[in-house]
Parts: sequence; C-alpha cells; structure tokens
Amino acid sequence: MEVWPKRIMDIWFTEKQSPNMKLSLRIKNILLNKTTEFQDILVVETEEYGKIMVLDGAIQITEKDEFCYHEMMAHIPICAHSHPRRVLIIGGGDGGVLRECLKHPFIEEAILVDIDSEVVQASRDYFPHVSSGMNDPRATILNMDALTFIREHKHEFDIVIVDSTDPVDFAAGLFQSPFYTDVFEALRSEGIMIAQTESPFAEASLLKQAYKEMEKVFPIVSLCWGAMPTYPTGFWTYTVGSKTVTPEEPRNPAPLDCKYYTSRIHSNSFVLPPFLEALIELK
Ligand code: AG3
Repeated sequence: MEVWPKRIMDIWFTEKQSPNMKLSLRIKNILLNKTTEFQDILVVETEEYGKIMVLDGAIQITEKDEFCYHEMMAHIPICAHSHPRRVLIIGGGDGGVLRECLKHPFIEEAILVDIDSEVVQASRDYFPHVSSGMNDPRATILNMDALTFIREHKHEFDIVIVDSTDPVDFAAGLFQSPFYTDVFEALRSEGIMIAQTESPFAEASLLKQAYKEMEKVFPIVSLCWGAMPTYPTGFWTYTVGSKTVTPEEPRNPAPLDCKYYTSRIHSNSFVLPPFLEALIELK
C-alpha cells in the first residue's frame, strides 16, 4: 500500500446508528464503493476491525467480530433441532451464516436466498473467509426476493435463518407476521426459525414487535442474546420460533472450531436479564 501523509490517513467511516448515536472507525483503505439495483455497498479496511462491509450505511460484517453473530444465527437453531437436514437462509448474502451451517456434517443442503447478487460477489472478492461455504457442493445461492421464494416452498426445510438487514425498505416485511406465516409453512413438522432482532437498547420497539408478531404464528417463541461489538450498542438479540421442540437446550454438539458458540453459551443465551423479560412481557 502507498504511504500517505498523516493528515490523509485521518479518514473515518461513521455509521449513524440512531439520530443520537454514531460509531466511527478509522479507515486504512477504501476497497469498494458502489450502488447496486438495491442498495449502496461499501467495503473499507479499518484499523480496529479489519475489512468491513456496509450496506446503506449500516455495518453488516467486520473481519474481527463477524463470528459472534454468524455462529449464534446458525448453531442455535441447528443444535436445538434433533435431526436437521435442509436449511434455508434468507438474506445473508455475505455467506457467513452459510459457512457456519455447513460446519455440521449432517446438513445435506443449504439454500441461500439474497436479493442482491452484488453482495454475494463483494463477499467472494473481499471476504474469502466469510464466503468460503459458497463453494461447498451442499450450498445453493439464489438471487431473488425471499418473500417470493418462501411462498413457493411448503414443508421443505428443517431450519430457516432470517439474516436480514435492519427492517427498512425491502427488508421491512421480514419483521411481520405474514412473513412468519410463510416461514412456518416452509418448515417441516419439527421446524425451527431464527431471526436477528436488533438491540434492546437501540431498537426496543422493533425487537418487541418482531417477538409479538412471531408469537402470533409459532407455538413456541424464545429470545436469546449475545455480544456483537460493531452493531448498535453491542448487545444483540435473536428470536427463535419453533413448531414443537423447546429451543433452549442443545441436542447436537457444537462444531469444534467455534470461537463464540458453545453448548453452554447456547442454553445460557436464553437466560434474560429482567429488563429484557419485561420488554417482551414474560413477567
Ligand atoms: N445482518 C444484520 C445487520 C444489522 C446491523 N445493523 C446495523 N449495523 N445498524 C447482518 C448480515 C451478516 N451476515
């Protein structure tokens, strides 16, 4: 890389996480900055978190902390299920969740449906470690609207993972009960879904809405949480909807090379601090 004068190295990327809160990271290098049919994609190299991918101004992955989120999203539902075989990933075009799903040898097929092929390509180009699962023969990647795809696939999947962006624009419908009904119908009889449901500090009402909407559809709904340093407030939630099994206990072992998820983290991530129980009115 070229050597720049000091003042030129003082360039920062800022995510406006809310009207009153920002996260800024010093940039080393700008790798990709383009507008696709669906969104703006930015890939920059930062001092603190390595390469990061940003969609419409919101950080989606960083090299340093992506494992926290991707491991929870994949292993919570897969390990809660007694014999999962087929997985559907909605969104998640970077492939991080896909990579985690394919760590389980008993997963026979994983289909990833992301509306934007350019996110998939950017991940292949700049995040080989995140996108590594895309070359697995068990993986299929489709670029289409997941809302359309899911309506055409009934009773086909054991696990559905909703790895969406924040619920704005084309992702807004992914936090509402008509979509959860489609997911319910796409699942087989012991099926489990998980969705990322934002931070209880930054987006309490969105989290509550997603939880309540899922409760309209699934007989069992359970909330778990974990650390995710570069997402707003660093405290992240995941909501699980299940047809028959309780999701709190792992039934399959954790893959050996996890850096965040363990079987103990699995059960303990469902233990909620009282403010979170109160938010979803468990007490
Ligand atoms: N999808 C959830 C990202 C939400 C982040 N929000 C934000 N930065 N404001 C992540 C996709 C990773 N596979």
